[in-house]
Amino acid sequence: MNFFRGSVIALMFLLGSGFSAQSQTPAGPLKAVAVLHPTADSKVGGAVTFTEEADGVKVRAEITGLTPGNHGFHVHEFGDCSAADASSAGAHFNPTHKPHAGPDTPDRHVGDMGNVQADASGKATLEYVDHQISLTNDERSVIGRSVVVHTKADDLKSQPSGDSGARVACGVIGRAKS
Ligand SMILES: [Cu+2]
Ligand SMILES: [Zn+2]
Repeated sequence: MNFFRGSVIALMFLLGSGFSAQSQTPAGPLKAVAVLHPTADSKVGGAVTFTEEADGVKVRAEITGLTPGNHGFHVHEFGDCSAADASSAGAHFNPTHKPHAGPDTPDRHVGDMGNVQADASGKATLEYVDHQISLTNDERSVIGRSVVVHTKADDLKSQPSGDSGARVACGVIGRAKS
C-alpha cells in the first residue's frame, strides 16, 4: 500500500514537472498565421499574421492580386477554405452575438477587421492592433478559423456582412512559431 502510494506520488511529480517544463519560458509572444489562397477565378494571395501584444492582437496583412480600392477583410467562423467560392468558411466569426460593424466599433463581430486598401498595383498592406480578437481566450480565439478577403468594400454597417460581395481569397488561421 505504501509502495503503491509512493509510486503514484512519484508518477504525479514526474508528470507535473514534465508539463511545467513545457509551458515555462515561451520563446516569444503567441503568434498565428493565415496563408491566403485565391478562390476560383481569383489571383488574390498573401499572408496575415496575428501576434499577441499587451493591449490586444497585432494584425499584419500583405495581400496581392486585388483590384485597386477597399476590400472587406474578416475572420470567418470555420477554418475551412475547401469550397471553390470559400463559402465553406461560413459567416463572420461572431461568438459574442453582436451586429456587423467596423473594427473600431465596440459592438461588432469579433471577426470584423474592416477593409484592406489596395494600391494601383493591387497590393494591400495593413497593420493595426485589434482589441477583440484573441489567440488565447477560448471564446474569442481565431486559431482554427479563417481569414477571408472580398471583392468589394465592406461598408461597415450593412447586415450581416457589410455588403462586401464574393470571396476572393481564404486562408485557415493556424498557430505559428513564437
Ligand atoms: Cu468576410
Ligand atoms: Zn461582420
